[in-house]
Amino acid sequence: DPYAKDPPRHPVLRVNSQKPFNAEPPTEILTDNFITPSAFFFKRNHLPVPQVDPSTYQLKIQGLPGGTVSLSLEDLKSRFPKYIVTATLQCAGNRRSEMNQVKQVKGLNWGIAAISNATWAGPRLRDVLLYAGYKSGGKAQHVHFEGLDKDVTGTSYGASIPLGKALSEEGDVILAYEMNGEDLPADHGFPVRVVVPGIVGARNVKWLDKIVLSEVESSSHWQQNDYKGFSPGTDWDTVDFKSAPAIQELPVQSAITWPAEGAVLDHSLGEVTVKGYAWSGGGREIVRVDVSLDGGKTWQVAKLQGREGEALDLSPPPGRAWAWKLWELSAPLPSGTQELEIICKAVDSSYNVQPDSMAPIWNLRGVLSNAWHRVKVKISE
Ligand code: MTE
Ligand code: MO
Repeated sequence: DPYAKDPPRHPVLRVNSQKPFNAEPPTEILTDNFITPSAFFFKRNHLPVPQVDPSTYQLKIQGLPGGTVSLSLEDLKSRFPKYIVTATLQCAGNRRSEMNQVKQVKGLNWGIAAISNATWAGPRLRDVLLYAGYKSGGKAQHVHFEGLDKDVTGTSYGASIPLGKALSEEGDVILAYEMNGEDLPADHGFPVRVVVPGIVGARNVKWLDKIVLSEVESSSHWQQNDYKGFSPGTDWDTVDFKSAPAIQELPVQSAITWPAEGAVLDHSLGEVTVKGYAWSGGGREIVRVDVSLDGGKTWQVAKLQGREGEALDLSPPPGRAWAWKLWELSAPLPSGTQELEIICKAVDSSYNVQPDSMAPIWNLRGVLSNAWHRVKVKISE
């Protein structure tokens, strides 16, 4: 069993698949903390978790004029300034189950919690590339990442990002050896993963083995034949994966974490508090979340929260909003009704909005699922 050495996991996680291990935290606890505790952070593995000895670990950097450069974990920790970045990771398949309700898609049936937020620490990829001999003016346009996790044929997980994102001082791409102030947990890429803020989870390669600069994108299955969006009219007989770009920045997203679908609210309380998260890709900041208690007829603006105790005017520099915002709305319970349809929708700093329903954005892989989130609850007498 190639999965026999997988690490232990928290029993509260909702498991989507045991081997490989894929799980999300229960919705009700997802937004209890601005920083998701590592044990509750969603886990998305395509392959068995590799066993890596930190004392012999070597990160290889290839495709530079001077040839391959290898760095030990100690090199990464001692030779470069350590940056701390708070960034939300979201799987491209987050909220796939709602797309599944429109029409069957292929993929893990994620709920709304294939998204989490952590602090990550390590050297900037930019600094490591410059140290390894990167010079501008070359032909490279992409940076490939290869993991140490391998399938039965020996093929490892891989992905790539545009070189410009990796080199940008404002891109905040780091080679993280810490998550939430501790060594990276085994499930999240120990000893080193790349964190590419604002970019789809799939490019944040764990158990990083190799970095390669290249004129072309990664040839990995997960870059070429997966993690792409298509028209609702495209099916498995007609799909041409070459016709669509690989997902990088994700669209604006939000969801309701409280109350849960089917919850019964006590009428005598007179009030309901709705909670959730909102996030957008590419460093676009969430500027507003609208909440409706009546299926979209009327709307109220939710209160946005940054990091605990942090005033929102201390928000990140423009274009570098890597972390989600939690939000909350308390409102009187509407009278004369026994059922509420609660809806949320977010707006980002480019005024991008979420579509109102899933059918027009349905796609065969069930990715980019970001329609208004709707939760139906009952009100007790
Ligand atoms: N990196 C490796 N090496 N192997 C993987 O299976 N899965 C990717 C990405 N990096 C993956 C990987 C996907 S699809 C996602 S969504 C994120 O890791 C999930 O990161 P997490 O498990 O830390 O939440
Ligand atoms: Mo993912």
